[in-house]
Amino acid sequence: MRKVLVVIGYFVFSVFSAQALASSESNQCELRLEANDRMQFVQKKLAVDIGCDTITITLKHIGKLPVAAMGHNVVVALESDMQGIAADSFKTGVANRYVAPDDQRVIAASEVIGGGESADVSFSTSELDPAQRYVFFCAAPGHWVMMKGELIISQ
Ligand SMILES: [Cu+2]
Repeated sequence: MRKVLVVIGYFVFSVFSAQALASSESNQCELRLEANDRMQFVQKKLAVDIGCDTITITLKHIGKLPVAAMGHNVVVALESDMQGIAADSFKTGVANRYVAPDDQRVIAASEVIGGGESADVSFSTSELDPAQRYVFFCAAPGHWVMMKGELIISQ
């Protein structure tokens, strides 16, 4: 009898932990962003839940062109810092993700990917101030003009 209870207990625990996992995947701590061969992000807005400790953006390049022709990344920054970071991207190069490694204006920057690839980038919500306006953009030189969107903080 005791063994049966242990088995039932283990089963109940497994079901509950599976549910906990499922719910953590459906909230807004993990965001998906798609980029294409026409120099566009499919999503123009991303909503982040300030209740999350960490936000992870998964960038998926749904096009076919390689990095050299149509490489994209995603950078998170204050809206007011975007143009300055983008202007510096001509100097920093693809190996640096088009941002200077010590650039304090950059909250997060993913690696640069080509068609069919994906990259994750994470940052702490403690870096975000709900009173400010944030953006995500591609830092490949010139791309930010077409590839930018609003990072909305929801509470
Ligand atoms: Cu791009």
